[in-house]
Amino acid sequence: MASKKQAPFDAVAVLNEIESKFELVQVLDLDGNVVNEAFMPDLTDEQLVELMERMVWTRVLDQRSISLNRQGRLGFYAPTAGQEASQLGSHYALEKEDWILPGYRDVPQLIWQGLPLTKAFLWSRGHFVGSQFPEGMHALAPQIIIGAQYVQTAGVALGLKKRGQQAVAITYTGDGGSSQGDFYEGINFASAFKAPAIFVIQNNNYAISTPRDKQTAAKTLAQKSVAAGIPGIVVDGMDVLAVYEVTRQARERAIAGDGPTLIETMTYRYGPHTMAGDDPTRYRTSDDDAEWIKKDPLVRFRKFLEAKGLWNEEKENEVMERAKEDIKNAIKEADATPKQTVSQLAEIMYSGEMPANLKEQYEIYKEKESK
Ligand SMILES: Cc1ncc(C[n+]2csc(CCOP(=O)(O)OP(=O)(O)O)c2C)c(N)n1
Repeated sequence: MASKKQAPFDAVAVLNEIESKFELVQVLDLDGNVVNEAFMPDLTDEQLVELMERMVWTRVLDQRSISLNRQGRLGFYAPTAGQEASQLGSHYALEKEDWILPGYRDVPQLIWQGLPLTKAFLWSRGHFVGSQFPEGMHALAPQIIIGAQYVQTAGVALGLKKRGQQAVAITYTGDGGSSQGDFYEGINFASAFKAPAIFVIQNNNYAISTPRDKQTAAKTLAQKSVAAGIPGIVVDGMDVLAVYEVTRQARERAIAGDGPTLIETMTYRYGPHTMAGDDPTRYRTSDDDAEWIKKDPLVRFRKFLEAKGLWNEEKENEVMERAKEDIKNAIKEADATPKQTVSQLAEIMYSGEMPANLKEQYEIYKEKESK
């Protein structure tokens, strides 16, 4: 056989080129200075302060939820401290008519979308009243199945488009979720139909104990957008202004009919994965924690606001006290909510006829529970 030397294919060069394009977007540096004026969002002083208030309030909620869980007064809880900029910055870019499809860690976005805190606590306890959202609140209950919300978001977004509504559907998953089949199916379907969706990957470096580098060989998670034919962006998830602006622009594109965007927020959860026994010291070092705490979203934004004369210790204490009061009242109300019964569970599952075997059990419980 004649020996002919073939030209090497240059797909590696293409890959390297693509990967090099996904650079981290930032607005604030660690000292709260604006380092990217062109990207600075157009927010009023009142809005900037409101964003900080929400982050401070949510940090207190996280601390109190952890202790309530330890006292046995809450059920499922996935800590949020460290992820406030990623969660609340993206949420702040939304409008009331937009739909949120959260994961289990995204309860703060639901609260700021209008979910009463009492209901959030009841959801944590597994009480069905916690999943009955107020009329007109556009959100689904937090998804526990990793990645499933990505497929659902493609569907909700397509529905909004078909109805001609000026609204988007936003969803959140973690770095682990970006390895799921549902993740790829969701972004691909939404892309093909130019559905007004915003897909957020909150990359907090770990899927429980599995590190980010075991999820994929891809340099960034945002570059997964390329295969779906949609724009993707990596943003500093500890920088609330950068997350807000990236999400706002993604929303604008979606509303204009230009389809979905994939946003990767680089963030960190300070606490355990959930309160169900995870011990992060087994897979993270205190140096890792210290590195990320230096980037803390509240510290950074506080410095920015203080330099503008918009924030001080007194304001911060006020918000913290308000949060504690809100939490105290909400947990009291949750405690006063009648316990759910087995028969109620069956009733809310079926609006019509129940299957015969269930009906039989239902009658037994109904009888028992009426005493
Ligand atoms: C389909 C599915 N597989 C496995 C699990 C168990 N599980 C719960 S949380 C989790 C890790 C998810 O990590 P990541 O997506 O990075 O999100 P994070 O919790 O860090 O926000 C796993 C594997 C699940 N809930 N659903």
